[in-house]
Amino acid sequence: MRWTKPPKAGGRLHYKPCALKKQAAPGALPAGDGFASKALTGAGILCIICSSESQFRPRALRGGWVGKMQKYALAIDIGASSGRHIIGWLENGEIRVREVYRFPNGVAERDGHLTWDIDALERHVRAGIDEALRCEPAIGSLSIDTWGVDYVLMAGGSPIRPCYAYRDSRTGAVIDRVHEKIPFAELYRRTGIQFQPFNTIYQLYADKLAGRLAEADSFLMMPEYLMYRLCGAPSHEYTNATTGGMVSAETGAYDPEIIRALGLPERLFRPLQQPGTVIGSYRGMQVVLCATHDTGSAVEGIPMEGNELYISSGTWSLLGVKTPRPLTDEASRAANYSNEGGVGYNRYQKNLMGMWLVNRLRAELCPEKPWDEITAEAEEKHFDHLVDVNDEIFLAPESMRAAFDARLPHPPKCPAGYFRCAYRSLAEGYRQAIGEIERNTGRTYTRLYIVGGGAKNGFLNRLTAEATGKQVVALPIEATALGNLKAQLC
Ligand code: LFR
Repeated sequence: MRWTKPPKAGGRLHYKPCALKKQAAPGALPAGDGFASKALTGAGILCIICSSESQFRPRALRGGWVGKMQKYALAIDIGASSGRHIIGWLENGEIRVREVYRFPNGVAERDGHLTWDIDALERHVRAGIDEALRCEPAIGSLSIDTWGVDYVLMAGGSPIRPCYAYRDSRTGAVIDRVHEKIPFAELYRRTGIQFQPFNTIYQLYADKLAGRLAEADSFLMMPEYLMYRLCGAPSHEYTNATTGGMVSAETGAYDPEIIRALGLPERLFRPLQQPGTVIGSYRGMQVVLCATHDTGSAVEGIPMEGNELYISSGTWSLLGVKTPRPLTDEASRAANYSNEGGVGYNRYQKNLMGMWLVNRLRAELCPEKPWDEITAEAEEKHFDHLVDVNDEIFLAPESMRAAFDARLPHPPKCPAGYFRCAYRSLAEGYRQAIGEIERNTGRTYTRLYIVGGGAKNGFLNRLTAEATGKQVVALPIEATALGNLKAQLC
């Protein structure tokens, strides 16, 4: 098994977006000047495509030169724990990128609830735009993507506060009540969206019972809210709307039967817009809708040959395949698969807990320890018990260590044992999920593309290749930003 070290964060990366569209021939992995790439040579061989920062400092950004014919775009990609501004441009059919701004994100506790600080997010969005324009004054457009399901309730153009975060437990009390009105089997048949206690449908119902919808005249998903703050135009983008659990798998619009059954105000549910729509402008730049659900953009950003398995590996591990249509059958429901909106396809995928597990363990057990030491020690350990990474106990535990202890026959003796258990359990979760996908789609897949922060973890990549028996193509690229840019540049 071979392994090539990924680049340091902030490295310039590029890829050929058009390869995706044209379905490049097998073996034609995207490559270019100075671009290190390794061909796939057999099952389990890991493939890393990367370039270092120095290799890819494009002329335009090095000397301040701006190509007159070149169109620059800005992707603002915000995750649950950090956000980034990435300038992209096309060169010889390839998207080139440069990260210009990065900022932390996280939930804020307020009156016993987990909330997002939307003002801090907006400040960072604006500060990053200032920085991007300083680096490259000729940016022609921008777009924002974030995690799914969360939204800002609006009244007369202003936000109704607080803006709850999806890990807040307020929906716990309403889930059964929603299912009394419309049983989950029926919801699934209509939307194809996997059960998650935080889906927008449960959050909105909690808002209804709390009386918060009475004054609301609309709700904007997080990226829509931030773009609204920039350009003043409210939007309702399709891929992100699907994460909420109220969009019909058949029509691609909000399902009026669901809205009526729950007694939610119909005025809140507007027609949905597709990625690529220009909604307004900000400081001379067009404000464009990308696939505003980060996972939707990540899948768009994978330079995939043919139709293979993917994992968008960040706080969550989203494992799936593209299908032409949603699969809302009984087997898909039983295995808790989601059918989320893609750009011209359906994303048949499952949420697994992801790097959240190890991030929380590290914060608790060894906050100062570098990740390479953590993974090296985990690799050496001999703690071989596993946990079910889909167990809800891991969703928002007060102590991640205690959550592991509660699910293991005996606790590991040292921190490395916890990390080993988490990584091996994730790989086992991937194996099981792939089995479900292959059974439910009636297809066998050869490759597993992994993108996102988690793709840089050599230990986990190896465990995944071993557990799944698939060729793991680990791409340490900012796939989400690339997908976001693709909607603007291609
Ligand atoms: C990943 C993600 C997942 C979604 C979760 C919560 O960032 O968007 O796709 O299920 O966050 O929104």
